[in-house]
This record gives sequence, C-alpha cells and structure tokens, in this order.
Amino acid sequence: MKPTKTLFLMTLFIFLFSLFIGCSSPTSSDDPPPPSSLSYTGKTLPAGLMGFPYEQNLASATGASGISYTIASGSTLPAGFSLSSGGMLTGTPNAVAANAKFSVTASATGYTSATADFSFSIDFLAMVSIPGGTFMMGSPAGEYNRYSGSEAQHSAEISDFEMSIYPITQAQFERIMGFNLSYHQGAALPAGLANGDKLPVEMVTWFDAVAFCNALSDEEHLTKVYAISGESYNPAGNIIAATVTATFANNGYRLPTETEWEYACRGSYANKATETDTKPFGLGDGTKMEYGLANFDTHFPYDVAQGGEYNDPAGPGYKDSTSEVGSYGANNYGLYDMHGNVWEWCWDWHNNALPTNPPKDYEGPASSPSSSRLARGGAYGPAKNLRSAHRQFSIDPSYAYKDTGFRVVRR
Ligand SMILES: [Ca+2]
Repeated sequence: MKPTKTLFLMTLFIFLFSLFIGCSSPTSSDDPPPPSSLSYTGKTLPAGLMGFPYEQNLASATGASGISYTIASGSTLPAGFSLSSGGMLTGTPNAVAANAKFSVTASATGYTSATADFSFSIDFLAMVSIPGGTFMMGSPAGEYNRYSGSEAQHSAEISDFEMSIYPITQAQFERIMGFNLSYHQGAALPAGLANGDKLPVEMVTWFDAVAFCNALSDEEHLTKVYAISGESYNPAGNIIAATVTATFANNGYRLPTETEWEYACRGSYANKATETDTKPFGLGDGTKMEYGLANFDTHFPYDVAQGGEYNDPAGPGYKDSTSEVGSYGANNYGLYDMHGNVWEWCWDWHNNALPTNPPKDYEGPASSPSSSRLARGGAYGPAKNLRSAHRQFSIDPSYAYKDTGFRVVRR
C-alpha cells in the first residue's frame, strides 16, 4: 500500500471515529441549558376607577422558575403606577379616561425573555347600564311610615339609562370643579380615614350638582344636557342661583329624574311592572333596613315584621357621618349607597302630588309650589327615610347640607 493511500485511510478513520465520539459523548453539567423561551401573553386589564387603588397581578409568564418582570424598553406605565419585579401592577388612577397601553418583559436566567402587551383604561366614573321598563312607583297603602300624601302608587315607564354606581366622591368633585366644600374632611373626617377622597361629596347645592354634570360632559366631549346662565355664588363658593334648562335628548351627564332614581333604587325584581305590593327597600329581602345593609342611624332601624321603624338604643355601628362609597353591598343593578349615606339630588321640582299616568321618561312638574327640588334615599339618619318611595326631603336648590350629595346618569 502506498503511504499516501494509508495516510488517507487513517485520516478518514480518525474523522469518522471523531464523529462517532461527538455523537455519543454525554452532556456535561457545565453546559448552558437549552435556549428555551418563556411564554407570556398580554391582555386587556379591568378598568381602574379614578382615585381608587388599583392592583393587578401580571405574573403569568411560564417556562422557568424565578421569572422577574420589568417594563419593556420603550414602554411607560401611566403616571401614578408601578410594577414590582414579582409582576404586581399597583397605582391610584389620577387621570380622566386615560386609556393606557404598555409592555412588560418577563425574564429568567438562561432563558430567552418574552414581552407581552397590556392595556387598561382609567374610568373617571364607574357606570352601570339600567335596562328600561315599567314599574310601580310610590308605596302601597300598607307600607309602614309612608307619607300617603306624596307616595301615591302608580305605573311609570322609563328608557334604558346608565347610572354611576356610587355617589360622586369628594375626589371626583374636586377634580372636575376645582373645589370641595364637604363638611366631612379635615377635623370632621370619620375616624380612621386619612382623607375624604372616597367619601361622597356633600355641601353641594342643586346648582353645583348640575354644574358638575355639565363640566364632566365637557371633559368627556359629550353634549351638555343643561344650559346654565346667570350664576350667582355664596361666599363659600356654592352656586346659589342660576337659570337652568335641560335637553334630555343630549348625551351628556345629568341628574336622575325622581322616576329614574326610584326605579334604580328598587332594583330589578320579576314583577315590577305589575306588583303593587312592593317592598320598602331595594336591598336584602326588601323588608328590613338593619345594621350592615347601609350607612344609616342604626338606633332607628326598620323591619316590616316589627311594624316598620323601631327604636334600638343599642343599635351598633352608628357613624353620624358619611362613609366611603361602596362600603356596603350593592343592589341587584350593581348600585351602591342608594339607601343611606347621603341624600341624592334629583332633577325634579318637588310637588307632593304625583301624576297618576305620567308620560314615558317623565321629567317632573314644570315648577314647585315650594320652589324646591327633590333629594332621595335618606342619609345617615333614620331608616324610614331610606325607603325607596320616600320623597319628603324637598330642598331649596340653593341650600347645601352636610348629608346631601348626588350621583349622575346619562342616556
Ligand atoms: Ca344615598
């Protein structure tokens, strides 16, 4: 055999052998792990509510242990928010309708990181849709503690509308109007609260309430419902007089009519169009207003089984103040604090006499014998005033009280 041929064959053998060795050699423990990628999926997060703490866990990446989370380069969180390395997104929304998009990168040592896109919106107001319908407004003749002269039961029909699930808070009012004259702040804050942000705004006149509605409509580029002119103010800054007309067809925010307010307060029940034996309350079983159901004076609860309002000197938990909105349970429309906490201004002029056959979406009488407007639902006082049908609190629209606020609706 020629040496060159032998050398060639030996070289070929060594080459094939080295391939064999390379294929069969075991992996050393010093080798890096395979270049696996993490898996991470973005999503649309639930909306936050301005002025209310927000917390969402974004730690959903998989593929390794010890994953940490950071805001992706080139992405920013909305002001007032932060993200922990464990993936917890926290913040207090502080901007109106700030629809935020951002990206989060999930990383783990030895793994290819993954980035996911998130979005959420910051709602200034949480609203709920109330499906329209026909219901029995007013109280049946046998309802305890009723005022027979102002609660004549009759059928009323309304269109769909949306209603804020809470009374307007001090933080919301101040954000839109630039002032907050509420009594329950500073030295008069309820015990244990650092601020009154989540307390319902009060010390607002009816004129202040409609002005808020218009300012909020402007903020959200809606068509204002009210035309307001000739405002005059008291030294504190409340509007105490103005000419106000309403165009209910406009899509902006407004006060509920009495009819809308009572329909919403009674909640959804099966026979509301025909049931004349309605319950006094739109919470629980409808027959009681007792400790734990709402913010009211628990020394004067109410129970149909006890003949309506009764005296309970030891009744627990009486606050003698407003409470943070949403502190008690919602009715079955998802509305909080309809009963109690603060009285709520409605649009309507006050007239004890209710129409027996009102038109659909009745806007109330054209004027009031007492030149007063209605507030509904009771405040932190006796339970009998919290009845759904109660309409004795007629107020001069220039007055402001520490237990009277409002919520808003729109169509
Ligand atoms: Ca209320």
